[in-house]
Amino acid sequence: MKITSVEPFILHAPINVPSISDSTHTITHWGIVGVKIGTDDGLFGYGYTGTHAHLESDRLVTSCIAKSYGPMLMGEDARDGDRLWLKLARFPAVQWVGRAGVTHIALAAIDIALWDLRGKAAGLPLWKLLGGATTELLEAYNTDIGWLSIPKDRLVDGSKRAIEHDGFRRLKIKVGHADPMIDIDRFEAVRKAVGPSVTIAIDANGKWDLPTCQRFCARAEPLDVFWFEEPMWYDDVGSHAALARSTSIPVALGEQLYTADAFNTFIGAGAVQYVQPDVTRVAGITEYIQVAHNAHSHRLPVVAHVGDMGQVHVHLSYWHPATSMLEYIPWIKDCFVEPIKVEDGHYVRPQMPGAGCTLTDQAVAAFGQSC
Ligand code: 0YR
Ligand code: MG
Repeated sequence: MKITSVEPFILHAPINVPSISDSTHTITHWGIVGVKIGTDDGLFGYGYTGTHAHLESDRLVTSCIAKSYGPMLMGEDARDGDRLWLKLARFPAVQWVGRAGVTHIALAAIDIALWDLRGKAAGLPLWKLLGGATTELLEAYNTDIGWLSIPKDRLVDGSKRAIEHDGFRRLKIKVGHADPMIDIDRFEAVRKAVGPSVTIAIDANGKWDLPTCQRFCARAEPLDVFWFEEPMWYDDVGSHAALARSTSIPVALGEQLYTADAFNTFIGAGAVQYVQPDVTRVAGITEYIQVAHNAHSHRLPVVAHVGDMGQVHVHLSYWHPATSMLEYIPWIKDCFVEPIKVEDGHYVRPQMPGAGCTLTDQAVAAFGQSC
């Protein structure tokens, strides 16, 4: 499986409402930024990272893929996944400009493409290649009903519809207003509408500080909050450890952490209870495995961050024994040959060989950008 081509791509896939917001980001498109790697046996592997579709930033990633990492991959054996991961991640000149950030998510896309190739060569979906499904039915939780940009009445209607019509049993709603009592009010309205048996998590996307979080939690504790995600600045270990000690609401985080080392620091400090790696932000499946196994060895649940990158995560989540649920956001699935699918609140287990990232020709034609 000698690597013969490394071609980057950028797709900007529109969402079908004008925009969606959390406390920190507003987006109109999702960026699907990645690489198609060809081998001499005629197979192609696809891997991608998720962005918020800012073309010049996306081009930093594809430049790293094509110009820094691409030449190091040509002629290599795609089956040597761990060796190639180390070759790229530890290449001194690239490591110098980034052990995280642009270079790391570029490596994520490449690593996923190499796993995709190995799955296709073996004729196995990724979850099977990794060791088989450890869960019968992977639960999906719906984030799409809960954007901060959705007014309270529509938030309540959408939540009810997700439960009563679409079969979800778990929801997540965004929080992060300057006045946290507005978020308490929105949460209470949803809780009243869906009843006590539905789990409702919240996500502040890094917005608040420790006193705001503590004030919020004192009011939120009786409302049965399933977890409090990214309450504060992403890298602030001490504040998350302090919050975790001071509230009974479990702290969840990880979507903004780039490395297994960063996860180790949070886990070691008791600063996280639900561990949420994103395979497209840590450097691919190879590093995700380390993070998930380490969390599992600390008896912590792993619930991958999806954003809109569920294609690979559904495989990882069916496989990993610490995972029993996965976020659901539906906007870009139809860009892929085997789109993620939720039925009656559960993810359908993918069947096609590989890591689930093969793009359709139509998506490339409709949404492709020049790299
Ligand atoms: C939009 N999921 C998240 C989106 C989402 C973000 O900014 O990327 O809200 O990925 O926090 O848990
Ligand atoms: Mg989040």
